[in-house]
Amino acid sequence: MTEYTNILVEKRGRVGLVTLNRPEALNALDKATMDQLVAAVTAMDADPGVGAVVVTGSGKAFAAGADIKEMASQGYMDMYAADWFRGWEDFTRLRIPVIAAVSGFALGGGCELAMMCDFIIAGDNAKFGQPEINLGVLPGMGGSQRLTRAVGKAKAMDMILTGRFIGAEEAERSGLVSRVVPAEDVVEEALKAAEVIASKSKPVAMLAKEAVNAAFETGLAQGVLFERRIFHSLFASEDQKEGMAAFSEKRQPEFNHR
Ligand code: CO8
Repeated sequence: MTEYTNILVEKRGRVGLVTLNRPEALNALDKATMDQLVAAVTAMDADPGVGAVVVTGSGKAFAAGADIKEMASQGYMDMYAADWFRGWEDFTRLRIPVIAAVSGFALGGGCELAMMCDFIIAGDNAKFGQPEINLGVLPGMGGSQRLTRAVGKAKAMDMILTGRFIGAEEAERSGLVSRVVPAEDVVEEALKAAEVIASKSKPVAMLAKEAVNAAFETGLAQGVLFERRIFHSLFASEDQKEGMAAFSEKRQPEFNHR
């Protein structure tokens, strides 16, 4: 595997685990970290031997935001010419299911990265926030859009305008995270969920992700039609034949991801 300086990359069976590893900066997301994370997960996306990915940080911080020190002295034309952080768009185009395992701070770009994943499993010590307003800016990696879709206008406005952090329980109540688990178990729980996903047919899981994401991009009628057409198309797959045969024969399916 490629040498990475800011992340740790492991493969556990059919599950990929990427750990942000800049503890000295609470995993602040500088350009190098973005490039390495996107490269690592893109490789997993293309690897037929990986069926799901977990992205995590450390116990204290999933990620405390974009790297403020790297950004602070940039001018408008630096930001624009470099199309600062455009690479995150590649992350959102990944087809493989990606789970965020969040312990500690997920702030600013850290919260936005967690929301770019397909779902979030949070440790009970997790703290989510979009405190950019305290820095004289606003969320720049999709936070004003994805947070609003996740928790609704009232709470998104509250968080983005005041910079208030919310804890794991409030995040679960608001629909930002799918599960809250004891902080020390968050990576293991996310890996277990990823193993379940990776045991399914990879192309079907990727299409299911695409269908759910379509709910955010289309109206209801088009979304339902999109889903039905994908459903129809799966009857051309070997995994549909295997899955339905296994049900009738009262055995576990053995998907070959085709
Ligand atoms: N960037 C750079 N360094 C950071 C960051 C960060 N976001 N967060 C923490 N660090 C560093 C600190 O500077 C410190 O380093 P040093 O020891 O060298 O001074 C080290 O990490 C430890 O941090 P603290 O000493 O501050 O630890 P505390 O436990 O006291 O506090 C907090 C933890 C509350 C998380 C605090 O560090 C904090 O408030 N961090 C900043 C949070 C923040 O404002 N995040 C938003 C950043 S802006 C952003 O994400 C915009 C994204 C969109 C960009 C899109 C561009 C197109």
